[in-house]
Amino acid sequence: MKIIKLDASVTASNDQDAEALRARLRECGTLLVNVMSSAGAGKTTLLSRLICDMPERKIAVMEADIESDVDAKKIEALGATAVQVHTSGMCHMDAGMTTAAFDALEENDVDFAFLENVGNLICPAEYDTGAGVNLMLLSVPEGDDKPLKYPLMFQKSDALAITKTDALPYFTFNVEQCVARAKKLNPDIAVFPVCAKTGDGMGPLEDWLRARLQAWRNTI
Ligand SMILES: Nc1nc2c(ncn2[C@@H]2O[C@H](COP(=O)(O)OP(=O)(O)OP(=O)(O)O)[C@@H](O)[C@H]2O)c(=O)[nH]1
Ligand SMILES: [Mg+2]
Repeated sequence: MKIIKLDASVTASNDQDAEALRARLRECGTLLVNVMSSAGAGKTTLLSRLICDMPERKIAVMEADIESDVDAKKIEALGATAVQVHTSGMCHMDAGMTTAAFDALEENDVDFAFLENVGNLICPAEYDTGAGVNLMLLSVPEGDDKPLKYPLMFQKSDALAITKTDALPYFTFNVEQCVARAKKLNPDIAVFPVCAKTGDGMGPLEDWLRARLQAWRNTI
């Protein structure tokens, strides 16, 4: 498994880098999904479940962390291609870094390239990575008030997975209220309550991802 160390890009325009990467991914027919959440919300667990549930799709994962290679090792153990990116202390991935990570995968025929962004609810939302889809996770133990406190990520995301729903009996988390708060910020956001640990609720999210891949390939 490759580990690459990346510094923040020094190009003039992150937005231009992002558009260039999107154009390239469109040619490959690859949908890049930028997965964002706070640390520990369940990104790697969710990605592991997606890999197991969608064997008909070729999946590669870019794992961005400040240190370690534990997440990339978990993904590789499932048979998917993974690259571990160390972000030189940076709390987010930018488009140039994402391009370098995609290059390191050395895969031009994957269906889904997932970027597991650095775990926090703030900085990753501020940078366009070149993704075709932004998927954010909010786990039940974090609380249903997070859309009020960290609105940008909810505004930038195409979908929200409310994770660890098996923990609902133990926490004061009002799913309806959380969804209402998220939709107030972003009326178009698709919401999927899921438990990646048991697989509960994963089907609708997987169908949504398949539909987004189809739509991505159909857009000229
Ligand atoms: N109960 C429960 N625990 C879960 C679920 N999904 C993940 N976890 C646990 O939550 C912890 C963090 O999960 P990860 O998948 O590593 O979270 P992450 O977002 O990838 O974490 P970072 O990469 O460190 O930001 C682990 O102990 C998981 O076993 C779930 O659906 N239910
Ligand atoms: Mg992880």
